[in-house]
Amino acid sequence: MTKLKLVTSKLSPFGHRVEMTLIEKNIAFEKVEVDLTNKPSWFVKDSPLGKAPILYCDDKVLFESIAICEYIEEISSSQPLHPQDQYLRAWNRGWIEFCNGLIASIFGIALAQDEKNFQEKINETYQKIEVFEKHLNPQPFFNGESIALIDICFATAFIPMNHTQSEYGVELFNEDSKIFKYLQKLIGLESAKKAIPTDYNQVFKNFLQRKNSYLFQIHKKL
Ligand SMILES: N[C@@H](CCC(=O)N[C@@H](CS)C(=O)NCC(=O)O)C(=O)O
Repeated sequence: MTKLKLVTSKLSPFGHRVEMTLIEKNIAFEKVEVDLTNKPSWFVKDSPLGKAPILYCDDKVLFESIAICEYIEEISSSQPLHPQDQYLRAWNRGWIEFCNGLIASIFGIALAQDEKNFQEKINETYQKIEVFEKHLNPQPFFNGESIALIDICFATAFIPMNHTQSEYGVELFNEDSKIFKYLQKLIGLESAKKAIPTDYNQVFKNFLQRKNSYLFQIHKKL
């Protein structure tokens, strides 16, 4: 049996999606959290893009979260996380890419340095939420009754979004929307709860403070 070691960072939605995939697949793994502001030399050597997550498989390494999740999918014999239908699988992959853009927008809100950029990033995020709302038809998951990799990706994107709304008052979701119901379903999953560190609030706050972002500055004044 291949020994798996996930190297991630506490705040990384890309790391969380790999961890959720391993948990959903019931695969044993070791987890190592690195500080991305002070990357260890072994991490710099082994991560081709210098980014987390990476996954060690015995003495070999993989990088890029979706490549890693698809590897986990292929070595596991449990319930597939990608649809078997080729068209649907490609459709899901398209939405995973969309989800990556959503993650970039939400961290854009968190990292904006001034009010103008902050508003721009909020508008950009709203636009993506609107597009997704039009296409989404959760039943209760993206493809139907079973969880898929696409749901895992959206779960880990929704965590910082939901946090930004509930803790920092940035209104992103209309509570009557399909997305909001989908979000509630996803963040309630056991695998999501396990993948998110218990000190997420503090880690998120430290991240904003270190970046001295606009969101941190306005929140400090409240
Ligand atoms: N496309 C990559 C994105 C990974 C990524 O952006 N990771 C961030 C943490 S969320 C990172 O390692 N940032 C550190 C850096 O870029 O120096 C994936 O899906 O794995």
